[in-house]
Amino acid sequence: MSNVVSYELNGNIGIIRVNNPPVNALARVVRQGILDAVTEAQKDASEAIVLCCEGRTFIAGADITEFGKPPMEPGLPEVLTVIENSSKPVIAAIHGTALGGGFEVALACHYRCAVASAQVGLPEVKLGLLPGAGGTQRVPRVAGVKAALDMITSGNPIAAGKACEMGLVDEIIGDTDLVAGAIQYAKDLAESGAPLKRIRDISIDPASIEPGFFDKARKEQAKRARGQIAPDRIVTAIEAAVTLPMDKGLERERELFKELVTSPESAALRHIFFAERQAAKIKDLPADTQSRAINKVAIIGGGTMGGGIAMCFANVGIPVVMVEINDEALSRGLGIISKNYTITVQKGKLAADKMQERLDLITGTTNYSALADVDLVIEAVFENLELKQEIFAKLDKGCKPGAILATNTSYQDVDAIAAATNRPQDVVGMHFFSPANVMKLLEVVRGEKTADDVLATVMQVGKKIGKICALSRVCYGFIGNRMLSGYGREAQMLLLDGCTPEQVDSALERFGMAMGPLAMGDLAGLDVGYKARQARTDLPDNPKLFRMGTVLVEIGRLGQKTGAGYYKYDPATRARMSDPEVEKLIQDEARKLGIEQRKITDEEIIERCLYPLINEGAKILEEGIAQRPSDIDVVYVYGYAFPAAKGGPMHYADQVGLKNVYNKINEFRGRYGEQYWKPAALLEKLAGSGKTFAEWGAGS
Ligand code: 3H9
Repeated sequence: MSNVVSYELNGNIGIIRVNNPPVNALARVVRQGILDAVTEAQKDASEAIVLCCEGRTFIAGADITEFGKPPMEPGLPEVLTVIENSSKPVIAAIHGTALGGGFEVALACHYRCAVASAQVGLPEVKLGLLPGAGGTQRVPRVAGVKAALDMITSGNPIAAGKACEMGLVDEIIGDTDLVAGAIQYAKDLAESGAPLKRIRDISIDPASIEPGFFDKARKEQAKRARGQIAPDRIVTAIEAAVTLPMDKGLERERELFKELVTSPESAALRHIFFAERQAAKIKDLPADTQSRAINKVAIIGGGTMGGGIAMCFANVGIPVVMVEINDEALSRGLGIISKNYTITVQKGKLAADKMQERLDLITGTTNYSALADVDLVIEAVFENLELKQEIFAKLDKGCKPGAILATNTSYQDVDAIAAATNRPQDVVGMHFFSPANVMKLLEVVRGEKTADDVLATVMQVGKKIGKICALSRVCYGFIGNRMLSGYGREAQMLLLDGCTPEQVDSALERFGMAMGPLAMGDLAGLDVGYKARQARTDLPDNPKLFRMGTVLVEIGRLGQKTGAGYYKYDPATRARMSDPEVEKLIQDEARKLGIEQRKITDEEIIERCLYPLINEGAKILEEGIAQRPSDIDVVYVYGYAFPAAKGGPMHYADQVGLKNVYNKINEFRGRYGEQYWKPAALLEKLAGSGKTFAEWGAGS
């Protein structure tokens, strides 16, 4: 038997224990170990077999690192057949999370018991896959087709209690000693001569499914899937559970799984899964770095951003004090928070008593002396360096030694802010994305002098409040906003060259962006970019640059807030509508600038908007602003709604081929000038050597 799976006989019960930290993933040795253990148990005096796991969780799925490599025997389906055909009942004992292949193992067992805190689920869709070891065939047989469809297409786990109601778990064992409880349960089953309950023996009556059910489901998934194929294949696999006998259904599921596991979509989503976990790790931080305790937080500024950040902390039970300049601003800030929570309660996503608990954790003050006992301060006032420096000087005086002083700035120089204090080692950037209580990304900005334990603490706190953290060094706009500049620039240039706003946005939305850049500009307010540009002295003097954004602001079309920007908006529904007036304005501007408008393909729109992101990303890597290419992908997927199924801009570039990207950038350089289209040295080097960003990242 392998050392990750053990088997012992405890009285008349055989116990198989899986011990493959951290999450008991089904690596080859685990599969082989379970197979051997079940086989051995057939020959001994056991009357029932308990399958349980050591550590923090039941099996959390297939070993994702094995996908994309040649298959290794035994495959999971083979192991499950051995479990299902056992002559003695096999009982899965679940704690933590039984996910994906892990839950499929449990479903192949004859009985399932779980502690109340456990969760079960089939999250494969989040990796661009479908459950490939019977999940799509067994869940509908037990829980019904509709419930199976919801569970497998959402990928969301469900609590053990709910799973029990759905028939997916047979018995809830208190939260104390799962294994002892499972052994007792197994003994009871053996004594009572309980049958070998095999889910495969249940059949679904096709007449119970309303005609057209699967076609409708497929259409609904297509609407939500933004071009992803996995949800569609899941519907097909579940349909097979209804129309085909079990073995044929399993075969169909297997074929579909094989198609998905080799798809670029799944490769991209798997890349993001690991990138997200990697991003939280700071390369040069000693492993034994101690973090500081964060028991109370202060937020400076009660605007939309400050309020959202305060909610992040209150949501995890950390008291927050909000600081504003006067009572009026303070009560406005606290009022917005209260309104946001009330909406969440009205939507049924939060219990009213929980809302009150959270609101009770947020207090307000107009006095900096209230900050003497806080462990972390996050400044979230508007983007003005002098103002921020003034605030940090006050924080330096008022906060206790060791308090972490963070700025939520999106652009300003964190080192210049730190220089306003006598403790630059305690100063760090914590760049949240709006709305801060919803958006997953937290860009952690490392100043020149930021201490290691400050970084370790901020990464830990970020995880605690449910954020995905990525580290950036200081530069204008850090990773995300710095890269965005070229994306927005080209979206506007394309208008002058002949596109309509709808054409630019739709092409990028078809690519998978949640919202095109021009519609996004309208949502954020076109005056935001306008003001930021006015404040910059380093922008090239080119009348074409951000021309349409400027023209629209100057005639009062600021975006959604004025009912019109690149589009006009239905006052009732806020639906965007193309506006012939804007199209005329664009043509007039192009004429004034001597630009001959032409027909532009979707392909050119994608390349012109995305390749500047990639090129700037390469510069960010060569300057050491980002730690790794995959961190940039994390920033874009979680902060800028870049489609996860494309893996982020750097992964996407690797897929397109860096040589192709490089050649195209050179072509644009010839057409539109050196100023905007100079390939990054790193891109040039990698394109020349035939390497990918991923390979460079792994070696650097
Ligand atoms: C599947 O099962 C397909 C089958 O249907 C068909 C097969 C034929 N594999 O997230 P954490 C690593 S598809 C390999 O920070 P947490 C992770 O990278 C799979 N590695 O912990 C990290 O490594 P590191 C379906 C994995 O407590 C470490 O474990 N299952 C896997 O916050 C800790 O992870 C899923 O999609 C894996 N499956 O959350 C579940 N899972 O320390 C994926 C984790 O080096 N996993 N690692 O950075 C999860 O959702 C979370 O890890 C879990 C724990 C909720 C379990």
